[in-house]
Amino acid sequence: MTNPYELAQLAANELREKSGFDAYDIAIVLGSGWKEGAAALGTPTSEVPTSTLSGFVAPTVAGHSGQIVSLDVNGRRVALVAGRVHLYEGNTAHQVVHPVRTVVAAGAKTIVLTNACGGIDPAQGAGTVVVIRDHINLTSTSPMEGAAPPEGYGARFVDLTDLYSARLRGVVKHAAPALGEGVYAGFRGPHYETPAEITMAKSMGATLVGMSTVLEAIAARHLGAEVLGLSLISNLAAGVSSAPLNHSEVLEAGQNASGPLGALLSQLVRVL
Ligand code: 8IG
Repeated sequence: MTNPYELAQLAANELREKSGFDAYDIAIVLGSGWKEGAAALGTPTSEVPTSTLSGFVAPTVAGHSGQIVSLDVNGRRVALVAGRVHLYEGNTAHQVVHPVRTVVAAGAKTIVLTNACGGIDPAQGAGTVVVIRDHINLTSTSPMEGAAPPEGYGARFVDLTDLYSARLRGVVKHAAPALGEGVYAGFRGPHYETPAEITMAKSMGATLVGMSTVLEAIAARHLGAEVLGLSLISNLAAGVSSAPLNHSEVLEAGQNASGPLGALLSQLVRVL
């Protein structure tokens, strides 16, 4: 079997060929709810189904179709990764980060990871967008696990001190000063947390809880990309509000927010 880095390189070459883009400047991984907003970025020049690219596994979540959508936004070559895959679908950490490794191998040096998540701070309710300042990886796994990266790649002992780029967060602060920052705790899911687990996450310093993003951020950083994380709070976390949690509210929060999310992405693509 080829190693994950060669596999990503292969998929990147296939993507270049199928999309007609030689390289990308920026890639945006679209979480629940963000895909509708991303339509505001403009008309795609191509949509490549991930089923036609090496190493990609199919998403099993309804509403997540696997595609890499290419667009030129004011001369910035953008890849939208639609149809993220998760650990909770039975994938390995390497499978989860393969789309990110692929777009970095295709040249993207800026990776925007978007997600829908639960909020721990009652002052940040459903519909709030938060910039991820840092994360706590509670998945008990890492995309760096396994054989050492081959010659030419950084060592597996990746420094995560500036994982969510302070520079990019500064650019966002300037462009969208109303957005607050948060600390994202990444759980495996797919069950939501118990109230006691949310108390734990809060005591650890987390303000957001979700089931994605953390492994992708680590893999992107390892490859030398700059990472920006954006969370759409879709629900208050378990025990923070008395309302029961359900997946339909996640979808609804995304639909309601598509206007502002689209405006934010359009603005950020121009300045990142
Ligand atoms: I949307 O409350 C969404 N994703 N772990 N907890 C976790 N993931 C989530 C939640 C939540 N809401």
